[in-house]
Amino acid sequence: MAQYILEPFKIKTVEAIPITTRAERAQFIAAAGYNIFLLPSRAVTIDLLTDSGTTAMSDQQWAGMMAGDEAYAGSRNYYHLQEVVREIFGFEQFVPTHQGRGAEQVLFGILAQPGNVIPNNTHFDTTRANVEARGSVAVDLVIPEGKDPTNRHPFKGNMHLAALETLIAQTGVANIPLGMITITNNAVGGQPVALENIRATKAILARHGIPFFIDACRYAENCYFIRQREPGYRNKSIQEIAREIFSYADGFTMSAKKDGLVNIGGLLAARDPALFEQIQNRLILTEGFISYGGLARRDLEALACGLEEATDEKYLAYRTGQIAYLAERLLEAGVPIVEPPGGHAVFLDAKRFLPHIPQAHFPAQALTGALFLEGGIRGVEIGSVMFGHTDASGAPVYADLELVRLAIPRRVYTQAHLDYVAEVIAAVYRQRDSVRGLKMIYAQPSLRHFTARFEPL
Ligand code: P71
Repeated sequence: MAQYILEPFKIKTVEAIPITTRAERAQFIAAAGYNIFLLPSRAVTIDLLTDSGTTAMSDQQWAGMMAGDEAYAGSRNYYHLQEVVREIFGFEQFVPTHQGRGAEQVLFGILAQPGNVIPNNTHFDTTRANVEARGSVAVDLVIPEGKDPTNRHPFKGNMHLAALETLIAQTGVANIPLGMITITNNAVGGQPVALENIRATKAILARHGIPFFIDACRYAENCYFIRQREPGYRNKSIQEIAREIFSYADGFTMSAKKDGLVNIGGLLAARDPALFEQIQNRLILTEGFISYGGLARRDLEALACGLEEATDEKYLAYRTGQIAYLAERLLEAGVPIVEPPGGHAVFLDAKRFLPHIPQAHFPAQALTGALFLEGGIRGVEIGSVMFGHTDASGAPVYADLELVRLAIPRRVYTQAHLDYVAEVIAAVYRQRDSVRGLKMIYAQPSLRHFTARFEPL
């Protein structure tokens, strides 16, 4: 049984959460076409749709918001953020962006050309979309263990180094403008990447003269896993580990809505002065001036504080401990999940949870509906609704895995809330035979998961 780690904060402001009846929830989910993206948040009791931008800010961050210096250029909040970025990441040159995909759009807008190939351990979907929007090809090279929901490898997010070498040999250096690593690897379950693997990836790319960028959204959670699991790092601080990771990077993108502990914001950094000049020019065109990048200056202050708070070891012990605790409660109840749990979410394995529902009837989507109906919990389908499609002959193609992601917002829910989540899921698991599959009755050609509608079978 995981030892529960005390929440390292107390509550100063509260926000009421909706407590609904089963009859109300049945109406809400039917009206949403059995798609949780179409539910109003006033219908949701525990919202585990995403950990992105859903953080509770600290009193220090809110105080910082009041100290916003809303100057267009050279705001003091920008200089504070600059100090913190230098201290944590060791980067002198950076710009703020409105969120992660703003940084991606600026970076790939400069570096990615039609026909280029960009390797990553696993591209997150907005990263892939921004690469593909430039006519480049996004290639995922995670180690095979990363794709196996029962393999307990400690660093399931790692880059497959031999596959990277092969890709470079086959594609040619001239067609690879940069290589990336996403920490933690969100698309395979928030799984960490080892420092040894980051170092080796850098060495391979450097040998070929290819710039190395990090997608840094959940870098602090990744640092904590390195400290816990990688030989030689037990006595290093989170900041020391972060400095080593980023010492290998030629640049990074970051959605600050995760380990920046803010509700909106992003970062883009690069060491090469010529590239950084292009970044600044493009930022001004699409995001905003270099000292605010599409954010209010008070947002920069909240981010400067949030970045510092996220490197606090007690916070990270609680954060990763909360995910491990929920995973353990579910395993005790016999519920099939992806193991080991990652840094920001627990993933239910719907193929094993609902073996009587074939992929054609969207078991993971059906499970999101069942969790909502039973207890007002909103998780998100990561399966054939999100990744499935029809091939050239019109035949359906299904995703490898049918998962439901329960992403835990930072500092928002307590142990009692997680106990409630575990109880609701265990109750659904006991009655799993009564959960029915779904028929898709409306879908858009791309990104269909946001707007698709279903009917129960
Ligand atoms: C997540 C998100 C947010 C999200 C995005 C799209 C649909 C639903 C939810 C965003 C990431 C991410 C990584 C590794 C870049 C972004 C984009 N994740 N890289 O997991 O996880 O950042 O949202 O700030 O633009 O729920 P952005």
